Amino acid sequence: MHQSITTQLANKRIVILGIGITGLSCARFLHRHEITFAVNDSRAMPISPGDFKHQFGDNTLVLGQWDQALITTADILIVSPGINTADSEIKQAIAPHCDVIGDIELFCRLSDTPILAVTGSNGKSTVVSMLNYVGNSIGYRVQLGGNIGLPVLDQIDDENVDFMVLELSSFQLETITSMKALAATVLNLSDDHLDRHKTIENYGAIKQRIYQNCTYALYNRNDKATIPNACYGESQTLSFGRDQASGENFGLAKINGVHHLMSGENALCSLAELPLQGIHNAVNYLAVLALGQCAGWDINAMLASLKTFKGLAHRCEVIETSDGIRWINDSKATNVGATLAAIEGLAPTLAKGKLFLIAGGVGKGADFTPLTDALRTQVEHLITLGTDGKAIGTLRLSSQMDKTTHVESLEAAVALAKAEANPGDMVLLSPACASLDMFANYVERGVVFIKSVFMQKGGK
Ligand code: UMA
Ligand code: ADP
Repeated sequence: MHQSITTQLANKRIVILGIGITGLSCARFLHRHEITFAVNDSRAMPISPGDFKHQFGDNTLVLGQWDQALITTADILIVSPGINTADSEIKQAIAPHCDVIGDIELFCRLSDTPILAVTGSNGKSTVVSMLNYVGNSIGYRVQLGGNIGLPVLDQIDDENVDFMVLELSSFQLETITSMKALAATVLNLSDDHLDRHKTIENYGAIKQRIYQNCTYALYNRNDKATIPNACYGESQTLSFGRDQASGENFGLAKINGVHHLMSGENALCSLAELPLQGIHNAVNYLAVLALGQCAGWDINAMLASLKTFKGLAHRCEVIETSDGIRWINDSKATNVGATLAAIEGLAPTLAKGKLFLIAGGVGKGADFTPLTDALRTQVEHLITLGTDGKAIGTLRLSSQMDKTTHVESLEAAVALAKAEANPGDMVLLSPACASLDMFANYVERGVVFIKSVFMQKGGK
């Protein structure tokens, strides 16, 4: 650690907001280092007071409301990503001298392990998981942390780490000022979390913060919003994209009619040799190679390792059935960009079959209209559900587009698709929405989908 924890944190009044995954990791970290803190969570019972006392002794816990008097005393406020400090109750209480940070910022202040940092509206978990897999399999000690569900402060005390791979959400980037990543990338940008960030411009500016003081800034040259802003001009840049690459950059090219990953003019490997399908995953592979190259990892060793990486569950995941229908669980498609990538990536793989799309849930303020063309030209039957399902359905309003049905449950959506689909057709759950109106999270939604598919006659 480049600065001792006690120098930075001793004698400060520290308040943690939120006692979910992040808040608990902050509390564990501080308690481990015998630093006093208080926790405030506005929900009634995110943790039982008895359990908190058992884990954290006499440190203060306030539940059920924002405690403005407590927040006002804070020299350091460690805010969980899901909590918006722009909310007036919190904002009013923060003292002018207070240092408002998140767990990632604290990690960056205390650790000097080289960081490979990834953000973007889609593909973060896939890219960081591949990077972590590849790095470890070629002999480096790599740790994975951040938005993927592995809080960084749980890992900070492990000194035997060569590289830290961080998945960063816009919520986490909002409170980062000290990060100096070895390599950082914004994979792409499309509407998401606009209920909190209000405009796509604001959301994009927050994503750009990943580039501050990085050594290598890697961007997606097909998505202008990912190009580092002029204010991050000190970094060396490298790009990746779905088109032909020039110079040292990464891209795709057809050689004898077959798509290949390319480094400049050099063919690296054909897409057919890699397990994850769809052009969006080809771009994800390129991002991994670019990040790894910046870390000094050998390209050929990375390619060999990528060939054995299996995709993550709930991301365009094929459900093996015996009914001849291709059932695809893309429950993690919680925004428009992901659903568009799924339709555009998978529809061309249908020979004569038809595409049934199940979509809807909580739209988080997004504009669904970028889906219009794909819904009208690629989807045979659109089955909608959830709070914003009908808003997606209206994009199909036209005399030819009568096959749009709103249903009340995911089970009903699967039953309808099963009744209409024939062998060779594809049924894709790719909701373009969060799941929280009907499920605990996207995992539960995906599991319910898979179970419903198997409940239908003909499943394995
Ligand atoms: N809370 C309040 N008041 C509120 C809102 C929340 O008191 O108004 C409290 C809750 O009662 C709870 C705690 O805050 O006790 C939850 O904090 P949190 O929402 O920040 O969630 P964590 O459990 O700490 O998980 C967070 C990320 N969650 C969010 O950003 C919403 C997790 O990403 C992340 O894996 C974890 O930190 C570790 O870094 C989840 C996510 O949905 C998976 N991320 C979004 C996404 O990927 O799109 C950004
Ligand atoms: P994130 O962590 O950013 O949410 P995931 O890797 O979990 O990303 O994938 C989320 C959704 O986005 C899935 O539906 C997946 O198929 C899709 N996806 C993955 N990579 C990309 C990409 N590069 N562009 C668009 N969509 C993508």
